[in-house]
Amino acid sequence: ARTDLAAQACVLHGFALPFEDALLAGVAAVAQAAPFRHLVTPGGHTMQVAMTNCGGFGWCSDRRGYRYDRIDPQSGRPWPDFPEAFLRLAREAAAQAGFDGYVPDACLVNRYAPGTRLSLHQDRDEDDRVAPIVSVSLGLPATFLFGGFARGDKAVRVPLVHGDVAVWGGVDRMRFHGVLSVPPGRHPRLGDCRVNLTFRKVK
Ligand code: MD5
Ligand code: FE
Repeated sequence: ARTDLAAQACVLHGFALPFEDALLAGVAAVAQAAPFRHLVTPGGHTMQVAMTNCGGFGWCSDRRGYRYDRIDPQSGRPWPDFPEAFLRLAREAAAQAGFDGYVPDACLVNRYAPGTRLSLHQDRDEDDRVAPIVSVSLGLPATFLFGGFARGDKAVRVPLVHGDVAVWGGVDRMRFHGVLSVPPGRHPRLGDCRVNLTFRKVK
């Protein structure tokens, strides 16, 4: 089933479930090569969400700013390659949502412990501001905030559960969005956390 949120934004409910085993193995492999870490923002705050990356580029933040880098600054080595299932899922979900020929070059992996939130923001660090972002929810459920094009615009609450895939592209790519504090709980496969894969086309 599919929920349309806007002209070029939708949720594909359960779309990732057939890929579940491969995705969880992929997350474990990526985290082994490039462990989850809490980045520091340019303002000097430590982010609540723990992050890592795979693919050609990884999203990085430090006192100097936000950017995408080919190298993991913690290891000095390139980010791990996309696990094969990541790429297949991202392409199939994008096509299902109307974006044929999607080739992401980055995947930011976010890990939320209970009580962790992601405040309202836009994703502005990618050169391509039209290509979709494909977001895969795993583990604990969360409430997503889907807003407008100004920070103050009313945002709708979208429940996201394990296996849901959301696709935001085209005219809806630059909307403000966030994640409400993740409620406590235990997921049978992932334990006490939510993991979100966000595929991007950076260059
Ligand atoms: C998450 N991550 O659930 C979300 C999924 C991030 C982030 O927001 O920046 O890591 S991606 C949600 C997203 C991306 C681009 C546009 C829109 C939503 N949108 O227009 O709503 O960890
Ligand atoms: Fe975002």
